[in-house]
Amino acid sequence: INTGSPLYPRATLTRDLRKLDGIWNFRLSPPNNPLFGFLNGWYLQDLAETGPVIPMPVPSSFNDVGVDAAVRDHTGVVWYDRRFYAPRWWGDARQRVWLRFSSVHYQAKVFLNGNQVTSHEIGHLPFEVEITDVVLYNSSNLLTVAIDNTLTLNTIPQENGYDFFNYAGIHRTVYIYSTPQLYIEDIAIDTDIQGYTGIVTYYISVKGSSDDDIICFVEVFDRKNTKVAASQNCSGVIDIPQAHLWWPYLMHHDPGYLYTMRVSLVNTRDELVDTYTEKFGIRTVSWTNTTVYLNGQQIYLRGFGMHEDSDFRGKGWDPVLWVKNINLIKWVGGNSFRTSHYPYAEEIYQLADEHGIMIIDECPSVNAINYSDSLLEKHKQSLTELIRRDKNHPSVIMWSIANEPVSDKPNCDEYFKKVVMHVKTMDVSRPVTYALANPKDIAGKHLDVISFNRYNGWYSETGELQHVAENVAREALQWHRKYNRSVLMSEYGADTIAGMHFLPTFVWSEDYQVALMSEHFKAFDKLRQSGFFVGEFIWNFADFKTKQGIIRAGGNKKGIFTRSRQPKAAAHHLRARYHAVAAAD
Ligand code: GCB
Repeated sequence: INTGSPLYPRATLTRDLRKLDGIWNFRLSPPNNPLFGFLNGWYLQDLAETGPVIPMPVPSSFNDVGVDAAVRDHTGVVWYDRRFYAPRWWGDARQRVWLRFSSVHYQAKVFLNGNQVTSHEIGHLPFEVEITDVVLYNSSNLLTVAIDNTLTLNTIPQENGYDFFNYAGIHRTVYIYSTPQLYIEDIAIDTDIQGYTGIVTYYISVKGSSDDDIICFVEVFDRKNTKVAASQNCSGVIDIPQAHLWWPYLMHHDPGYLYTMRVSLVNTRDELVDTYTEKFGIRTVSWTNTTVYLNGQQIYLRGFGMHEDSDFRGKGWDPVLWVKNINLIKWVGGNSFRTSHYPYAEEIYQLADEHGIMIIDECPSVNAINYSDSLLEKHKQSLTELIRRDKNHPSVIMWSIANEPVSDKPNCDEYFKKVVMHVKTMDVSRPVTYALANPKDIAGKHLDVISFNRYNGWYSETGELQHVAENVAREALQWHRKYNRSVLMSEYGADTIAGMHFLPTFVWSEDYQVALMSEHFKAFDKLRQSGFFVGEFIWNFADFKTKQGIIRAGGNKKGIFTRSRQPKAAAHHLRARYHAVAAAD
């Protein structure tokens, strides 16, 4: 099994990096014949020699760049290929060579020069493979990827009809990179605070062989690049006196303060063998049955449910879109979002680190229904890869292990107990939640924080607002009483066609969305006095695409921004609230 890729790929003094983004060749496997390309050796030759290919941008979903519904709606196998040259000096310098996919949805088989080099299941998470013995320096290399986006009852997520488009393809950047023979495989950083001192506990995993003894040099630099601490062990504890803490946006005048850890492997002749730098923030997360604290201070989450979603690209990583998203989150006065309903691109967490935006980091389990052992293994696997990838981000303050599981089934109790235990074996520094919607939930007792999704005034009592505030407040209190945990509302909202207005308010209008929000705000204000309510997350930040259907008008329209990120009246309304709440806290 390919178990993911822990370190973000970076060029350093000892590592080189090339992106393989651009326009690849693309071909659908004949419908209903997923094996066709494999049996006919499509990976042994250029795809263009096997039949007609179309140009396909990477990174992007393949679904929306063309005009052919057969491509947009394709479920099954698709093929991508391209050629690349590896820099000859990598071979001359006896560097190891790695191929890294930052996300391919859903299942990928990867071939290099006709050989299968790796496979990976579960989208949204990076994986890599060493290709030192397969890569060619005397000719170009043929890279072929077969992707299957078929979801079943045994995939994460399961097939049963979630509410976003099943975008697929090579969704994030593809890299080749080099490392020395002996290399830094992973760095884990955990932080604590004692008085004014930041306590940084770290562990460096070194792989590969060397005839020499190796020392790990660890240096910590502040934001001005001044060295503030150093150590000579591959694991240990470093004190940072007078530490600048990592604070959320609008909670401090200087949010998102990051330090840089530079790790260098040095041999007995004092030669630099490998080096890598990782940013981190000094902060703590702690929680009780009523409260979540950051650096010992109570926090209230002003958040959003989101999606990786935009015109043409679908779920393709897009720095323009995400810098815009972060700017809009800050403009509204939010301090957090949930990566509903799957892990987002690594660069998004880096942006959140820098801007002090807190993240509830969700694995791709949506609407889980039959709790088999094999599903459990995959669910745990998705969390293994997620936590390995995201463990060092100060922005990540909570793990979400699922969205809306069918959590009244007798066997889900044991299932989620095991999933939570699995997370705790990897990380005890952050609370665990899932977003529940099942009123008869039985597994919430295993969580540290209860998140609930509810569409008062939309799916229930449609068009009626008089009971919304009361229902929200009552349900939050019920969950707190049932499980004795802090509670947040992880989804509420109303579909809204931008530009549609009705007075008196009427469903689908901007006026109704605003009025429905106001009723929720009444409940949230009351709940904020109650001592156990820790946050509100509107659904959704922006309109997004779903599958075709009669309850979705060109997609889900619950965004406070349109899909092109222009504000509806709701965005201004939420902005007034979030800034006022931030000022009050
Ligand atoms: C939910 C789901 C979310 C949907 C939303 C809706 O409960 O968690 O994925 O998009 O409702 O708008 O129906």
